[in-house]
Amino acid sequence: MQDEVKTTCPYCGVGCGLIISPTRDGWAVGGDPDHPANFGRICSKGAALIDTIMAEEQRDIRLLEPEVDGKQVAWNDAIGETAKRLRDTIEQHGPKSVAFYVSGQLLTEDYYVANKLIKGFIGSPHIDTNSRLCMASTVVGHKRAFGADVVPGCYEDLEIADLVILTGSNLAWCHPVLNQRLRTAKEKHGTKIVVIDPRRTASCDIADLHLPIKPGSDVALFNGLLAWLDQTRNTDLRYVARHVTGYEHAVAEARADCPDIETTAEKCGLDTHESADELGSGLGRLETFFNWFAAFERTVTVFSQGVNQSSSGSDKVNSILNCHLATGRVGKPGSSPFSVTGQPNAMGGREVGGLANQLAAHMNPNDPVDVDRVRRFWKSDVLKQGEGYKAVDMFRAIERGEIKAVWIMATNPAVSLPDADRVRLALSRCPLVIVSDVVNDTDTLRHADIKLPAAGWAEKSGTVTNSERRISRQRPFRQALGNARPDWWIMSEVAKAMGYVKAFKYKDPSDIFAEHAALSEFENDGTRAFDIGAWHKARKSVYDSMEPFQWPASRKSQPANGATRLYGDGIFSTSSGRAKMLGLTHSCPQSQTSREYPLIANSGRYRDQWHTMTRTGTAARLSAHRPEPLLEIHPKDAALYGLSDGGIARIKSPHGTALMRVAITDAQTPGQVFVPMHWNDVFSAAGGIGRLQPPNVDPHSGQPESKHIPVTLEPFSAKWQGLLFSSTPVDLSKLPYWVGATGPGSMVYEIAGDAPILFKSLLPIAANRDVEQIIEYSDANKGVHRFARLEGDRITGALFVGPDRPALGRDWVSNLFGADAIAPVERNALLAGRMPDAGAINDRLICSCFSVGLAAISKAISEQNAVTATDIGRLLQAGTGCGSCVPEIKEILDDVLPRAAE
Ligand SMILES: Nc1nc2c(c(=O)[nH]1)N[C@H]1C(S)=C(S)[C@@H](COP(=O)(O)OP(=O)(O)OC[C@H]3O[C@@H](n4cnc5c(=O)[nH]c(N)nc54)[C@H](O)[C@@H]3O)O[C@H]1N2
Ligand SMILES: Nc1nc2c(c(=O)[nH]1)N[C@H]1C(S)=C(S)[C@@H](COP(=O)(O)OP(=O)(O)OC[C@H]3O[C@@H](n4cnc5c(=O)[nH]c(N)nc54)[C@H](O)[C@@H]3O)O[C@H]1N2
Ligand code: SF4
Ligand SMILES: [Mo]
Repeated sequence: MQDEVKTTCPYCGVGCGLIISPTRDGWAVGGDPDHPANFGRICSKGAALIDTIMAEEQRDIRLLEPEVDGKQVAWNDAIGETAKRLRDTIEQHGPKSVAFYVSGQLLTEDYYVANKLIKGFIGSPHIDTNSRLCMASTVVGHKRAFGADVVPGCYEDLEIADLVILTGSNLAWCHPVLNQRLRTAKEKHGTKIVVIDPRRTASCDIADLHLPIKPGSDVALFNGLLAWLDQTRNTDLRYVARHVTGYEHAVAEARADCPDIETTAEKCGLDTHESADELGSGLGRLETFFNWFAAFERTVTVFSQGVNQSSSGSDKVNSILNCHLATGRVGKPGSSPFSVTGQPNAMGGREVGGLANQLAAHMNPNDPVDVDRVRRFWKSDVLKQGEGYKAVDMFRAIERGEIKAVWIMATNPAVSLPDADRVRLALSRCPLVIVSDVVNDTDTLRHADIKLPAAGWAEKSGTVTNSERRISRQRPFRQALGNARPDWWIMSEVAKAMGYVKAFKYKDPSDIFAEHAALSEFENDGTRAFDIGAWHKARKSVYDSMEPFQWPASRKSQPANGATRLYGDGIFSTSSGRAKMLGLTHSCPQSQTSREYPLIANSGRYRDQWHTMTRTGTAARLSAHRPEPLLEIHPKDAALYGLSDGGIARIKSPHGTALMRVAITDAQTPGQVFVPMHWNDVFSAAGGIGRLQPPNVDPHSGQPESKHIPVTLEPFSAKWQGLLFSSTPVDLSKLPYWVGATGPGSMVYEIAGDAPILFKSLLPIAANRDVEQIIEYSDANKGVHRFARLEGDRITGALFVGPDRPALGRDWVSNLFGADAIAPVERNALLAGRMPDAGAINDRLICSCFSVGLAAISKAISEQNAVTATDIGRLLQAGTGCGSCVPEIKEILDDVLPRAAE
């Protein structure tokens, strides 16, 4: 049997170290106790990794062979054809007619090759990445304040801090292992936690204070804080005098914007907030927040997409950095601003220079000296000075025919970019669309002329950099499925076929990493913070045994122990060595509500789904948490728009429409709804939110305003609703509403329609018609129909339809599909539309680590006297794995306990 493999999780930017151990029928995954990001912890997504890679083996979901114009071809032909079409495009229309759109999910080695090929050899500046939608505002903020794109702090700071502020970050769901570390620290020494978020999120569970600010008002909040800190003499003027420029100006602007707490509260919408907890009114809360910020030297401000994805995203970032600089709290133990990265290699992409306004290794495409240096290093004669198009503009250039060939890798822009229908239009007009992906069906792949099968996480070798600048190895443990190949290999082969033979002669990712390290130290006199020169000669064996390390790791330092924190000495990367505070003014979001579109849709993430679901959507235990996209809405708004809980809503913007299930909750503030970013055309009829989003961007960073989409709502009047179970995927494109999810034994589809149809026709065709038998029950008067399709004794399809949503346990029915034969009692139960054990009806998975559902938790509360989440953990293990379901367990306790006491 294979040995254990140490690797890194392919999901979020926490970058957890994992140990993969072979088992008799596959692998087991666990946290690596020695990895400094997680010390053995993992979350629900990490824990389900083996489910997703096994699904790739068992189901037809992987892209296994290259395809050109819809026909499978051998790699040789695919590479030859890709190279030829790219070369033809360049010959006819010039190098700038070619663009790459890449991703923070590529490994550093892939990313390096992409950047080198397009900028240094094709000679086009047009490479951008999905990090434009993610980290671009932070990059601008860091550069403006520190002189370089550097995250000064590290994870340990969250544990040392006395005050942790989470702003625009739902850490509990999006960086669950950091949330676990924070939770444990709080339990040990009572860390104060503040959540700044327009809605009440799962992260509020361990918060002492929640500030539900008006969406987009962060600059006002931090301006108010800065003005108040200055006025109350709570800034560190000695630090400022030595290490900061722009203090007076920044404070003057902040004071002009938000002179006092009252004005700040008003601008942040906190003055009118109806809060009913012990912390009192919005104003009182704001005062508490200001006082805490002043009182706790060791303060970490964690920020993420609620800050970045805004038309004032860059200014939001600098307004936070201003407050940290004014108090001298940068890069010190337990004291730092902290941008947590989203994708596993969001940081690595910034290091290689994958953004249109970066060059390579933290060099500037507008600086002739930098350009000349990279040109000489790459021995390139076509590298040009200047920036390329940022993502939104790149797709506009494709739409108008200026860019004629685009190579999309490891991202799904037809879903994730704003104004997604226009992105699709651009792709459909583009003469050459090349897509490298691991799966065989995505909304973007549907537009591809050339499809290139990329090796997936379990199969790839390389490095990633996490939020705390820590570089870790991703190591393969399975042969690539089919003919899939690593992205660096695909690009290098195409490059060679285009004639750039010498520059892309890599035998192994270690060659690429060594070159990347050599470039990072090339003529680097210490002015470029990113220096991993210690690795400039790393051969394969050294590379293979790499232990996680933080950069910088220059040749002078030891390879294994880069810098834990940066800028703690107050010396920054600017030419003067001083950091800069900026004068900022709050501005309203660019995407304005109107009479026609009066509500703000805020879009974000679910705990158990990853982006466009291509991988997490294949695991039953991840799909169980939220099998459908929900429109979360305050009861007042639901009443206003005639929506009922569990009904379906049509969400409309000037750009497009979506249909989602309504979930009424007071976690939302009236006037705002929350929707997930995950669903798309592969998993639903109309569950995508990208179609509705206006293409408004931050003027400095070009980052889209994904958290602020003006919409209106109306009920979708379903004449009938249903649940369809099938052992194979079903084409439901004729239905106005369907959402597909992976169940434990089958696909499970929620369906609904506004016109009668022949229900039986929805059942998929049997694989073996000779042994097919359909059993059915119909009550036409009531509009109730139930069908089960059997092949022999096995069930392969089932459909339940009624005027309302059929109330029966999805998991129960789906599990029947795994059995060799269904029992008569189950057959009867199917026709009755009721599970044999009525108690388990409508069960909902709460804890995905230990597969514990709502029913079991409710039972433990009512029958076993569980009164706390710890009791539930003791009795059922629920909540004791990754811990991210603890907030929900508490909600269930709140809900069930009073009833249990009756
Ligand atoms: N489960 C899961 N985890 C993930 C991902 C995933 O797809 N699924 N993706 C990863 C990636 S790439 C990223 S970038 C991160 C994102 O991680 P996060 O940024 O934490 O996640 P989001 O849900 O996008 O948004 C965070 C919060 O911003 C709030 N917000 C909206 N508008 C404002 C505002 O104006 N001000 C403030 N202060 N807050 C606001 C939203 O209500 C939301 O709760 O997650 C990473 N981790
Ligand atoms: N409305 C709204 N839109 C958003 C956001 C939001 O909060 N709201 N968030 C934005 C953010 S922060 C992000 S990061 C983006 C994410 O958006 P995307 O990057 O578009 O989403 P993913 O589903 O992660 O797409 C990754 C694709 O790469 C494939 N893939 C996985 N591994 C590999 C590999 O090794 N090689 C190759 N070639 N392919 C691979 C996957 O199958 C998948 O198709 O969405 C952005 N869009
Ligand atoms: S927190 Fe979860 S998703 Fe993020 S890296 Fe760790 S295991 Fe993976
Ligand atoms: Mo992201």
